[in-house]
Amino acid sequence: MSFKKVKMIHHLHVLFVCLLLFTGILLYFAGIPWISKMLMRNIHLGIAVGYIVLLLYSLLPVYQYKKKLGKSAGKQWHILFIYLFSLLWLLSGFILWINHPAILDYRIIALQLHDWISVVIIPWVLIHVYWKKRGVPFIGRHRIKGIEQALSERLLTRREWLVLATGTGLSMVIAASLKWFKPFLEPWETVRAVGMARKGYFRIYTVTSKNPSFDPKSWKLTLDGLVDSPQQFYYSDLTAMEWRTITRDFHCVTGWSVFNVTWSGIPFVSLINIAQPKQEGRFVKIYSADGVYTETYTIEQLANQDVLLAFQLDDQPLIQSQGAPCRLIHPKMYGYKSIKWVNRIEITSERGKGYWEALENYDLDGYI
Ligand SMILES: Nc1nc2c(c(=O)[nH]1)N[C@H]1C(S)=C(S)[C@@H](COP(=O)(O)O)O[C@H]1N2
Ligand SMILES: [Mo]
Repeated sequence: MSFKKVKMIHHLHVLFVCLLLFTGILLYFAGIPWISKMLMRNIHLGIAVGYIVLLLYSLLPVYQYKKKLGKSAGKQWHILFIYLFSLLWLLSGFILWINHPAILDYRIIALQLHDWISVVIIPWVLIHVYWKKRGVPFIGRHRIKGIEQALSERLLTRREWLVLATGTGLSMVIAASLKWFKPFLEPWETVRAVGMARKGYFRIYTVTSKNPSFDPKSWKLTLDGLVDSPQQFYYSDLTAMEWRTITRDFHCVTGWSVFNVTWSGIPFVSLINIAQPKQEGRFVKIYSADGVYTETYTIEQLANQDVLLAFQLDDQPLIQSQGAPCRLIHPKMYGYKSIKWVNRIEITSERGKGYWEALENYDLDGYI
């Protein structure tokens, strides 16, 4: 085991952590316009796999290095701490990746953990870099004095311990404020819609790279398929219909929730009744203007008055990223059934799979 190798491992480690942080932050916030969240997620996962390979590869050399350190506890503790952190980070990420409702309880914890670790790592990396620039030695000292000599010394002085403890404390405080002030870091339109009163906030999800635009004059909603009376609704037709308002909690299967969300819109059943489904038309397929996302339901599932084609969230028109002008809201189903930018409703005789059901075996009904 050469010192050079440990240094290389260290630098690769830093590189992977920074790449994970960067792509993770882009996922946490709205993402970047020309890369869809799905692609970004896959890039993030790919880097994570690379990171796992690096960790496994580095196990033996780092273990040997650690043994050489002998009883200098500070450095050993430092290495263990980093491995524990990485392990929790990867484990929580892994649980999030197993996107199955059966483990929802674990995923709520995993999501919190994943967020917290990520957000603690940011100031931690900054402090680490600052220390190095100031010449507080970790690996740096070895380069200067030669590894044998450095190993024979106490590796962390009392002052360095103090800086480490303060830095960690500071990281936690900065991390807490970052999480606490997350709504302030959102785009203004989201802040306006979310406000500060509601509990929790939406993580805006879309599987495409661009949000469909909405022009009230030209926008149309098609209702067709196995119906006696196919329809084309303009926006003004729909705003003229009778609306209903409900307040419910919103749950995403990936482990986040927003509580006390108020939705207003047309009870879905009113639309169905206007179109008059034929006898064999027992299922509903809903399309999104993003051209990719679809969802399916049985007619009975949508027959409840609380199922809305929602146009407003907390008394404000839906913002573009949240489905303007309308999205489906089924209060008893998970967020993924709440298809955004609805522009076509088709009555069918057979039930197909929706976007996530086809891609990742999500439950077809999605009941909470
Ligand atoms: N068209 C479309 N609708 C969608 C999605 C999507 O990616 N595209 N994501 C779904 C998922 S998984 C959730 S949890 C909610 C999230 O709603 P929000 O983006 O308003 O937070 O939207 C749902 N509707
Ligand atoms: Mo979701």
